[in-house]
Amino acid sequence: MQQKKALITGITGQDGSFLAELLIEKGYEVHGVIRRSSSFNTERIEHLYIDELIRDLHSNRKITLHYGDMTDTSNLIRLVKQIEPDEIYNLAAQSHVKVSFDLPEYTAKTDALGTLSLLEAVRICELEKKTRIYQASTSELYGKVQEIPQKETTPFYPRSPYGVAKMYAYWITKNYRESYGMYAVNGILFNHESERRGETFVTRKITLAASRIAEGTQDKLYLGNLDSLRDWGYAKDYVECMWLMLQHPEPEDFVIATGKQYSIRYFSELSFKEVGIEIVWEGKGVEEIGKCKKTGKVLIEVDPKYFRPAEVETLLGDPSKANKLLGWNSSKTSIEELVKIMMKHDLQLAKKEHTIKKSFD
Ligand code: NDP
Ligand code: GDR
Repeated sequence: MQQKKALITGITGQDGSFLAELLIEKGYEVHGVIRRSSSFNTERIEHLYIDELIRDLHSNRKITLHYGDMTDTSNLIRLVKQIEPDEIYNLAAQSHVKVSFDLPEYTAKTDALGTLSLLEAVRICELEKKTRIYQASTSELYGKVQEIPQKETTPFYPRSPYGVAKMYAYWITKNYRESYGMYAVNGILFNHESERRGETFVTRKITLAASRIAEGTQDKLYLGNLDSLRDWGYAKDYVECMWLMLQHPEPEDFVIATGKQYSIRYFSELSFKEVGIEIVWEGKGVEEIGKCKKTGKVLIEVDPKYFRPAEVETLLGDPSKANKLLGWNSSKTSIEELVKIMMKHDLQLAKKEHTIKKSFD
């Protein structure tokens, strides 16, 4: 059988890096779009790229990186024409909800119009019948939730420029499927985290802080809304589902979630527990603090600068369609296991940082 070709936008991100690993394992020829940046932005895929460069010596290279940007349509057309991918995974996005309030227009250009450009690129290159497209849709579409738990049929009510941009991307993907018979699908993924999660998303911010506090290199952790409830899964499990969706005989949209939700407060407690610190809470609202039960030291404070102009208070997904039709296991990694994976990684990182810092003291 001919080797399949995949094009991943957002390959340097959390999901892109795990997906690239998975597709290489499955024998794909993987192409990724990277942005030009003034410093290296390929840290998450360096291991793959270096491995592949070594393999290249034996002319068996499986990963190729191309410069590109979701706001540069002619570049996307050129890439699609050159690669003629069997599968496209559109993961590139300005993906930070809070940042989208500061960069609403850029977020729309990248997340909404960028998706349109990619779909158009496939159409212009007349690859509608060959190329299958995965669109990284999100639980943020549900925003102010209209139904609990949220499933494929739950109405949308986005609460941020990010959510609104992703809503356009969702519908344009569906529209191209219905209008041109393209195999283009939405994965409505709920929050998924990992040791590769960006450091400004709440879970990673917490696991890094708990590790640095344990190591003595950070004093306190400042957080925003401690009450939000999220359905958190492990990113490595979720990228498998992206692939499964594109192997399904019919193009369909799927909710991917664990079906369990926890608060930011609980995620913090679990993370600190990994370093032997029991957190006790005192106060309410912006006055709330998290103390170390043993020493009484204040370790967590609320800083209103992390509040959002409009908040998504609660998200809980119903993954039963994916479980049934894709044979996906939504309970592969529990929240406790996820925290352990992230804390193990971040403790090592904190120790390394400390050693480097000490050598300069
Ligand atoms: P990340 O923020 O980790 O990665 C985003 C990727 O998009 C990076 O590779 C980034 O490149 C790239 N990117 C950003 N802007 C552009 C642009 N203008 N042109 C080209 N590339 C760009 O996100 P995740 O891996 O966590 O998420 C992947 C996708 O899934 C995103 O679309 C996100 O919105 C969506 N999603 C994520 C969920 C989650 O919980 N993680 C849940 C639901 C949906 P660079 O490295 O150069 O910044
Ligand atoms: P989210 O993830 O907005 O759900 O979007 P994030 O981790 O940023 O926030 C989750 C919840 O935690 C609250 N929160 C804080 N958030 C951040 N970032 N920093 C803080 O200090 C903090 N304190 C409390 C937030 O208010 C929020 O309620 C993620 C992204 O990956 C999106 O791209 C994706 O679409 C959705 O998940 C599903």
